[in-house]
Amino acid sequence: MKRRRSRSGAAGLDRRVTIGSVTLPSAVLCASGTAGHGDELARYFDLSSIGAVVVKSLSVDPWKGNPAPRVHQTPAGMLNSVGLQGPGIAAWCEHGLPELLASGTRVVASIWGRSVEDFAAASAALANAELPDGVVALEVNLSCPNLDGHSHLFAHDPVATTDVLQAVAAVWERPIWAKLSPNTERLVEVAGAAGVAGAEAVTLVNTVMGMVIDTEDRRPLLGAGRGGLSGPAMHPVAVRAVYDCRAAWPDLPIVGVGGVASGVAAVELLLAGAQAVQVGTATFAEPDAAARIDRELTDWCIEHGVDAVSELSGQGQR
Ligand code: RRO
Repeated sequence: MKRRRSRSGAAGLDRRVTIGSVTLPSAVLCASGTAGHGDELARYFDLSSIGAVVVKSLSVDPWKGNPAPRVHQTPAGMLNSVGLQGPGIAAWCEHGLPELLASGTRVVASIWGRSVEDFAAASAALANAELPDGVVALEVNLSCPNLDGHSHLFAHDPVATTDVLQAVAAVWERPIWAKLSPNTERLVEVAGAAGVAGAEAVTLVNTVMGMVIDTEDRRPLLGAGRGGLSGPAMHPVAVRAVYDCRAAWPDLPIVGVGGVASGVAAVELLLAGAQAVQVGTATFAEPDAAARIDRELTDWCIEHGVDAVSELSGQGQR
């Protein structure tokens, strides 16, 4: 255990982290779905100061998403069923991506699909767009709980996960991160399969499936019925997921996400085994939450005599 030291050590802290072949200037990223498709958050903080922005998942074609209401606040966190609304990849390459890259941040693109063919088409569209180097990785969303029906949760099955990632890797040459689901007891197995199939890292985890009933109407409250729970209740779920996958696959880089609302919560996910973390739901109430959490992470490291943020990864493993 290192001794605490004063804030005068700030300049000496190495904030960089490496996730597979991607090195980022900070361990704190904005999570997919909570930072829009473009530079919406740039008016609240300097997007280049954090590690990267992961954009909301895209498909080749525009998609209108699910009927309202799409979000609902519960005492445990937020329930959403946005339903993958997006402008389509070509439109995003023209409006959204250029503004985001102009902010100076690094961009992680994200794709979704209902079939292996959809994922292959989306990754081919991005590959053919010859994206600038600022797009550092592709997060493959295998775990959206709000696709119509539940048969499409690729991340619940190692074979389906493998099929998608192999199809993506056949056309997309930059790093691939696989975003996985907490809604399966096969998470660790699926993470291992993702690593073998070509993912350089896994993003752990997407939202937990939930539902709210409107007691006056006696009907599910969200337009789509079911939704995904995010926010405070997710944090221990994410910590457990990261811990288990790091223990099973120590060489597979992990990006932790789930209920990160403070620097200490970020530290917890790093200690569990993540190389970096994403901030999601906290952004809705506090658009510059990622910047604050990044500062708090820095302060925590300085106060605890940490020389490099990357040192923390996995230190909480027994
Ligand atoms: O758009 C959504 O409804 C959504 C997505 Br793509 C996801 O990955 N996770 C989530 O909770 N909602």
